[in-house]
Amino acid sequence: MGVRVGIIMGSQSDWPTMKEAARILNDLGVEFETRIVSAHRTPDRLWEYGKTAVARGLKVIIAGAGGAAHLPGMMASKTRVPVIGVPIQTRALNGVDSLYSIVQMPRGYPVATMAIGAAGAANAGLMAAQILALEDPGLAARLDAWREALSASIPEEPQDD
Ligand code: RP5
Repeated sequence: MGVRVGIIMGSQSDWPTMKEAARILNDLGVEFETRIVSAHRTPDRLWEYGKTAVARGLKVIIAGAGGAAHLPGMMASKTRVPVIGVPIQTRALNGVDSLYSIVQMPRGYPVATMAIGAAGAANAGLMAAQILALEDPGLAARLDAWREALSASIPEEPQDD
């Protein structure tokens, strides 16, 4: 089916977190690409990526950034491809800076903002897959199985370590 999801991030240092989104998409058999695209350090790259996203067939963009996390919002301003934002956990402010930078978009340019850190990145992968599954019965079935397996893995009673 070709690449349908773009996973972009502001820095190499975001990759350990954003890998969680990649892992989910791999598990579900969704093709994706990964790119470092920084709102501040490579603004021309951001512009080009957003400008060509629709024509290249991308259906969802997952964008992770930390601190003054402008990447998801700027990408949302440049393309109508839905953008899922992942606030990276930062050392200075624990990711609250990233969260606030991503979530408070002005009316008209939404970013679907996930939780801070690894759980948010994994959920971004799942959210992207769920969007694609609306038009892809095979992926829908794989997602249903994934969710069943997660439920089945939760014990009914707490265990001692
Ligand atoms: C942001 O600045 C990146 O998304 C990253 O989370 C943060 C720090 O980047 P590095 O200084 O580690 O490259 O643009």
